[in-house]
Amino acid sequence: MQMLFKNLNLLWNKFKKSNSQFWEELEEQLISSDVSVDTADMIISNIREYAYSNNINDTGIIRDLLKKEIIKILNCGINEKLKFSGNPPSVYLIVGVNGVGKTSAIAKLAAMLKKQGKNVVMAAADTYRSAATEQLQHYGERLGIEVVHHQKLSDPGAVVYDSLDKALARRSDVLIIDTAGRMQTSFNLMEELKKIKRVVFKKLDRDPDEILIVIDSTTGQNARHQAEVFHRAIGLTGVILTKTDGTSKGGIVLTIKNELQIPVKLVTNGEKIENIDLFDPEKYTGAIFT
Ligand SMILES: Nc1nc2c(ncn2[C@@H]2O[C@H](COP(=O)(O)OP(=O)(O)O)[C@@H](O)[C@H]2O)c(=O)[nH]1
Ligand SMILES: [Mg+2]
Repeated sequence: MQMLFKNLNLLWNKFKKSNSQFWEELEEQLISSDVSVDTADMIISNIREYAYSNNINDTGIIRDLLKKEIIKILNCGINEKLKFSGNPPSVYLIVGVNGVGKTSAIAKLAAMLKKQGKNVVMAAADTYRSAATEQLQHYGERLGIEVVHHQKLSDPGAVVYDSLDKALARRSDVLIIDTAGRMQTSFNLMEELKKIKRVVFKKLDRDPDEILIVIDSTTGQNARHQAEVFHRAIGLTGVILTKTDGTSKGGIVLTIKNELQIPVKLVTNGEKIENIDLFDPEKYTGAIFT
């Protein structure tokens, strides 16, 4: 996330004392880094009120207030760690629109978990495009990880059912489910995802341990809308933020956490299989202020 709030430093150099111009430019900076208008407004008014009532106009101190405000947003509520069930397999349902990096993020996550000694199974429940299944199978062969798949256009619920059987039989630690990104309508897609959830519930007597939406960090402000639509339909537990090696800006992390209370849990930063990391709020905040 090299581009993250990249002009903030210029702002601190330009203004040693705050004035209305400073606040305006700070807000513009946040918005142009993909923080939503609402979240940027909230951040600025919180800091501005605090600064005003404490007679603070030194922008160096305001910078620390901004940092605290960002940390407050990232730390409140749900924790960022991936959830593992005490009753394996842990089931991770991966959702998101086409092209955001779902299938490759699944392979990266599976490789990361395998490296930690976990037994992983992947389910090719994006049966809408045959290339999607093939892509996951390729990864599976390369990584030595089993992929459960059916034919093109077969019922994704049935793929998930079989993959749960397989994961239970093999006493796998984690089952990761790939899903379709586009259907004739968003309604159909959401119904399909709800059905997958029901299949998991019937089999394990609980919801998937994680329902992660994959967000392309170069998408811009529309990413919030994507998260909201999926969240309303199926309830998300976290975000996988992809393509942060590109021209991403990173502000979307704050927007989604602040407005939907959904934490970013994983970040991918390249096309290699090892280009995945757990989201680190400290590192993120640090990157903003370097
Ligand atoms: N540079 C870069 N490219 C990525 C990253 N993640 C995914 N991609 C690329 O994005 C494209 C779409 O990825 P794919 O996993 O097929 O997306 P899906 O349609 O959501 O399953 C592929 O060309 C990937 O190589 C990333 O972190 N960095
Ligand atoms: Mg895919």
